[in-house]
Amino acid sequence: MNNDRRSFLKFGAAGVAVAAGLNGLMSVNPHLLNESITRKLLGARRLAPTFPRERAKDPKENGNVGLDEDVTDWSLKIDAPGHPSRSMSLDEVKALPRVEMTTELMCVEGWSEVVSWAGTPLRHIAPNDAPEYVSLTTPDKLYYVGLDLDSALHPQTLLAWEMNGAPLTPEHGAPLRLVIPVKYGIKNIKRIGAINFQTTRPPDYWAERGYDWYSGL
Ligand SMILES: Nc1nc2c(c(=O)[nH]1)N[C@H]1C(S)=C(S)[C@@H](COP(=O)(O)O)O[C@H]1N2
Ligand SMILES: [Mo]
Repeated sequence: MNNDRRSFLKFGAAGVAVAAGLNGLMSVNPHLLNESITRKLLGARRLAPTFPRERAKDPKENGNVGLDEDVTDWSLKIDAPGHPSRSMSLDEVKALPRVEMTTELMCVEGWSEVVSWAGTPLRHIAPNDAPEYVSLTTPDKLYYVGLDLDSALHPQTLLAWEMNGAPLTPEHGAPLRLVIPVKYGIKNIKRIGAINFQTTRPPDYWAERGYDWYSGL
């Protein structure tokens, strides 16, 4: 899909003028479409495009940082200031409202795939008084992602346990991964072990290696 088509799908007719202006920037370097531009011009709450379920394909297994440890004893640890630490089993997470969506997973390496997911919006586990940032880490803490709260609470930001109609495989992040179609693939952390709502901007694996911390689309 070329940039014009993608811009049209993302922003609709009303956004084409803005998007056309940004296309020049994006064709130079997508990371120039950074946090301040995305948030101020476009707003953090717009929806990512969705696709018919039949368009979905299995994405490339890409990146295995943090996926080595055994997860037979897996539980999701959740921390937020002013709240006791808690932990949820996979069954408890799956008991939250289920959302299915078919969206595009876009890797900074230049490939993308339409994928169908099932999970629950991350906002269902967020406290009402959540601070500015969210940190997500693998159980072994080797891969970690930082999000601004608006993006974390976006309705299409899912804690997902199914991909294309089947439970996640280990390579795609079993038992639970993040799907966040308003961000590049790097933010879609596989095998979440802990989620921390926090006041300070969390470290981020790929931001530490030169990519934009915000990595919005
Ligand atoms: N734990 C973990 N999550 C990760 C990565 C990784 O190396 N480790 N790579 C990221 C990148 S760069 C991409 S593009 C997507 C790819 O997801 P997929 O393997 O399900 O296609 O996972 C993201 N999540
Ligand atoms: Mo990626």
